Amino acid sequence: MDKGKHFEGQIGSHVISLKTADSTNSIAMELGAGDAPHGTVVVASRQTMGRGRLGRLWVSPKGNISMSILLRPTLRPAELRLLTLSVAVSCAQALKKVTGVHIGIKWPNDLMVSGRKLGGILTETKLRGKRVIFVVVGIGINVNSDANDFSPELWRTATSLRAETGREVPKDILMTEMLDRIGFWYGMLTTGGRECILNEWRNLSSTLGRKIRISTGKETLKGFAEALDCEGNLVVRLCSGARKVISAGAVTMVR
Ligand code: BT5
Repeated sequence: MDKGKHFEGQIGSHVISLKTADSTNSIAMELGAGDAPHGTVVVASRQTMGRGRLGRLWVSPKGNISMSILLRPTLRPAELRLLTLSVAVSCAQALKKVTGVHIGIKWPNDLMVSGRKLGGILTETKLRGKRVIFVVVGIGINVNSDANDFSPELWRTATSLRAETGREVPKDILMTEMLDRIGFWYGMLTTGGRECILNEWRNLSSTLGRKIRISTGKETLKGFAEALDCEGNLVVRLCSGARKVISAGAVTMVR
């Protein structure tokens, strides 16, 4: 791979558009194992086996965005968290620009509107030793779906751009804007602009400054979301007064 080709404009210059996919992330991971170029995008109108983190299901009916981007970054594994944060920032900015809807980011990378989930990001990585061979960033956004596309339990915690705006939202314009923003922030990440990404994430965060409950898998903690550190970890002030740095977990807001 010619590392010199890793400039921002390349993301989205090669797009594979499918009617149905099991998971666009699975397809992009396969393409990554071959010689597909950096910036290849896989988009599907719907997914039959869309996935979230930790093997969770991602419901992906027609009308929504299911998209995965193959990247071959010259980043260290520890820097990939910032890549995911930068994609969350990109999506929040793009969706706001096209629809006017204010999107908050719930740590680490859920896209939220008024406490309901609008979208999510799943980053998967192929490493060789400590070297990043390629990364697939999968993005799912509820665009034109509505309550009929979800179970009542899921719709209670989810929303779509159509539900928020009361009108059909043009997916193509949205995707073009998202890819443009992702290219911009990717360029920033790879040219030393980490602090800018962290600051923009902090501006868009719906988690910082809130009382939260966080499940790390090992334990559930309650506290105050105090800060995002320079590696993208969440710094939580526990009820005991102690500070805890959390690198992975699921956050819920506490009133
Ligand atoms: C995520 O996981 O939020 C990451 C979702 C990434 C989906 C994209 S679509 C393109 C690409 N191809 C894939 O196969 N995946 C990526 P997580 O934080 O684990 O959230 C999953 C949880 O969100 C589920 O357990 C549900 O509770 C909820 N959920 C599922 N589908 C949803 C939807 N469409 N809208 C809102 N919430 C949903």
